[in-house]
Amino acid sequence: METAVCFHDQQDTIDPCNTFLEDAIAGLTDSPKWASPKYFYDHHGSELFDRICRQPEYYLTRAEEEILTDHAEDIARIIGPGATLVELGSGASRKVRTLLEATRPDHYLGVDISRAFLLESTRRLAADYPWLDVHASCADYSTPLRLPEALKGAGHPVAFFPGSSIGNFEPAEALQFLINLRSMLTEGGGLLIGIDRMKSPDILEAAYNDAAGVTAAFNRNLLTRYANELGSDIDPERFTHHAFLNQAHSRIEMHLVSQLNQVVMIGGRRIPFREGESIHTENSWKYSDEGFLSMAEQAGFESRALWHDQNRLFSVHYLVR
Ligand code: AVJ
Repeated sequence: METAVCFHDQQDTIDPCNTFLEDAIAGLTDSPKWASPKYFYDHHGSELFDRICRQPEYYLTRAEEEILTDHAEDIARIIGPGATLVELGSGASRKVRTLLEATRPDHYLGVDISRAFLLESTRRLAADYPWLDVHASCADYSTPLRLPEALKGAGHPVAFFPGSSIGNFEPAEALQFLINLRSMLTEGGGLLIGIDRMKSPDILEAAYNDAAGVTAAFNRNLLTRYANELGSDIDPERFTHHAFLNQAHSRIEMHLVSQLNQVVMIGGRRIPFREGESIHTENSWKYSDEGFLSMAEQAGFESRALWHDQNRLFSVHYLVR
């Protein structure tokens, strides 16, 4: 079946390849070394992330889905009919289905950094929900977003930012992100956002060290991209996945640890590694309900609702502008 997805390519907000190389070099020549987690998500990386979400240790996805299912009617009532639902980092667009079915917005806009993945998943949505006007926008949501012209003046905009993805930002960046997002929302607009809560180190660390090794493969895929797309001779097999809770900062950190002394070439530069030296590839900040709410209020949002799963592992907030 031919399905219509209105595609908006926000080229100007996408990182062109030279930025990928520049960012890679900036991180690898810094001390300590780092990389930006947004580069995890090429097509293969998006697939690996989708698999992480189905690992038994990765409770985040199931807890959030439980909330969205158990409170679907409540959520639908609070959002109201005829909304324009904007999903940030839509990935496989799986979670949004419960929300779409319960809320019945008029328009849907999926925003994701992985173009091919975005197209596949929004086409599936358009095919499954013929009553829904489906749009897709390939963009990096860490830069300010704008609504495509076609959706301005449509139903009240409701942003959906699931998965606790805001946890990738430093708290100061998260605050700025919320401020920018709020300015995209017009009167009557809202934000439905998933936040992973602080909890016991055992549960948290297991979620980022699944026994099947999918998170390790996801982490190493960044180096595979350096090799394939940036012409680096880096060998992902010479790095080990390391994820742990940094209690002082309320965040999970992911690293790739060099197994030996080695020199890697990238963009004509020599990057030396000591054995045991790591590239810090991701932070995943965790929040208490109060901690997140005070940040949201600082950004100008007002809290309308807060839901938890039965085990209180995860929270979903509804905020209005
Ligand atoms: C997509 C940022 C929410 O931090 O839990 C999963 C990414 N990294 N396993 C998270 C991730 C390792 C995920 N977010």
